[in-house]
Amino acid sequence: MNNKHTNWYKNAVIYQIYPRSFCDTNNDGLGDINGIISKLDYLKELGVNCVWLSPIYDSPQKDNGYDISNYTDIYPPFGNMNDCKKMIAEMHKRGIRLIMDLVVNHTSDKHKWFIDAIKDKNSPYRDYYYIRKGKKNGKKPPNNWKGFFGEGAWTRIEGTDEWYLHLFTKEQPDLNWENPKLREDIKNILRFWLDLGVDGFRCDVINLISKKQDFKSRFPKPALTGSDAFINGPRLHEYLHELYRDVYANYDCMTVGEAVMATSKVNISLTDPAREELDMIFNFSHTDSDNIGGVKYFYRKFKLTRFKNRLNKQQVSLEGKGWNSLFIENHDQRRSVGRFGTVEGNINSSKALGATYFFLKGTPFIYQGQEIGMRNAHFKSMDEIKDVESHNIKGILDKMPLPKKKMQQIIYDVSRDNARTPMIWDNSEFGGFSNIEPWIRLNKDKDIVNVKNALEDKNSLYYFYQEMIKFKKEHQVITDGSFKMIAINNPHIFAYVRENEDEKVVVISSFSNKPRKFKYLERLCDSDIKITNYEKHEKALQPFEVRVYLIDKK
Ligand code: ISL
Ligand code: CA
Repeated sequence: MNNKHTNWYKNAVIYQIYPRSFCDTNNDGLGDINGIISKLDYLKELGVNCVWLSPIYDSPQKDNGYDISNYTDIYPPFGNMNDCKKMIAEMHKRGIRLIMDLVVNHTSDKHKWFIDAIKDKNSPYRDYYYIRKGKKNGKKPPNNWKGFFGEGAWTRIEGTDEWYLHLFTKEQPDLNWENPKLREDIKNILRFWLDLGVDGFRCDVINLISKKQDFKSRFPKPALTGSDAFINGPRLHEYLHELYRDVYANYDCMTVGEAVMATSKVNISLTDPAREELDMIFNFSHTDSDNIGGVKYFYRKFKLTRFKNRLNKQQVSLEGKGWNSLFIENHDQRRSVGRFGTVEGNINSSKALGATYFFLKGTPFIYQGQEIGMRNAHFKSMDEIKDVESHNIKGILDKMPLPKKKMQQIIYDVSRDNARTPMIWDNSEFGGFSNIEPWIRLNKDKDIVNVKNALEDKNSLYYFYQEMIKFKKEHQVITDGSFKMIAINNPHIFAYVRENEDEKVVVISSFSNKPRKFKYLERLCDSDIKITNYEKHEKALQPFEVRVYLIDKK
């Protein structure tokens, strides 16, 4: 068969839109599709050539759209199918492709499959989910597995002795991928969107779709009890290849899978082109470097060498074997400002971090607002936080013998809502996001950090990102060159070389607030500096200085 799947994703710079918080055009306090359309010229100007859109499907919004009740319709407050088609056309007109978020590990409990499954024991949809008899005459869950939001992974179906599996909230029942009929339905959903013109998918928690079928309790209990059964389950590769063979191969589309707790080995096996599964995955090893065991609530002091080592491992292990995604933010992570060695209020530090991740080998992603240096929300009460995860965790922590004030502060600091406050377009009352009070409060620093200010300041982070995107497009070495870390043990400086036959790029960033000497600089010429955040270059690197050198080898 003719494989239509090409490698355009290697040249993509992808901008993630969280629709709820991007731009509200009908003044209901929620972002919408028309809002996205109204900002496409802004994205074109920035230079990105692809958008990843977080879910816009119909949904009760228990988890902001990551709980889908209808895969082929739009959540009405965001717009309708015609708006969606218009958005796709307007994007394509500007040379911007679109990848949709695809959430197929679970549905909403309001999806017609699930409603039917629990209503009728003989329903063909019953086997679309994991429904099992509880222990102790149905009074206790079938096993001791735990989900990602801290709760037990089973909920009892009211008035029965049966329970259903859900790895996220109880309103997000897990789909049973063992059932071939379900897999055919999923493929049809993929085809529906590809035929409509979308260019690919960001596949939500994709490495959870296969589960070990023993459904036994695990002892002793690890923190995420049962994870050996549901992370990278036994049929994961088979299912992904099946989707590739039956769907992706017939379209020029790309896929990026969110892989929870992925090791390099898993990363290679999921992205090796010969296996025909996914084009790339999100590997969180570097964003997890400031916490213990991948649990964001157990955060620890940032250490540059740890961050460097983890990114180095991602880069080196995939060389010649698979493809990387590059990111420092998304809708689940707190903002990068003030994180990963940067300092809030110091734009140079965000430029240093920006160039550091952006020129690694792989496809860079930019999360909405990252390009203007949007900061964390600095929440002061649980009422300001809407995220179901934060509220669930708060309930659980409150029952534990832990220092209450400290735990509360941790929730404020790491809540996913830090990334979900409205995009700030200007300094008007509601930040140009809306004309009414939005669904979640605006950042208090909206008069400082907003798009209008960024566009008026030639030294803004926005223009720095614009410059980086342009540079990447103009120099193939950023896409295909080899990667080599320099001075991996240096605790203040992140430096690496990208090189192909024609060109060599050296990226050097200081993560220190003091001047730092760096021996490697002696080998380089100031006249080769193409991107930087300082006008003059001293012998030593200035605080948070970044220099991107381009050396022509011909
Ligand atoms: O954010 C997390 C923990 O705080 C992650 O564990 C996150 O839940 C995990 O990466 C899965 O995320 C994805 O699936 C979830 C959804 O809530 C997230 O927004 C989505 O990105 C369930 O669909
Ligand atoms: Ca709206």
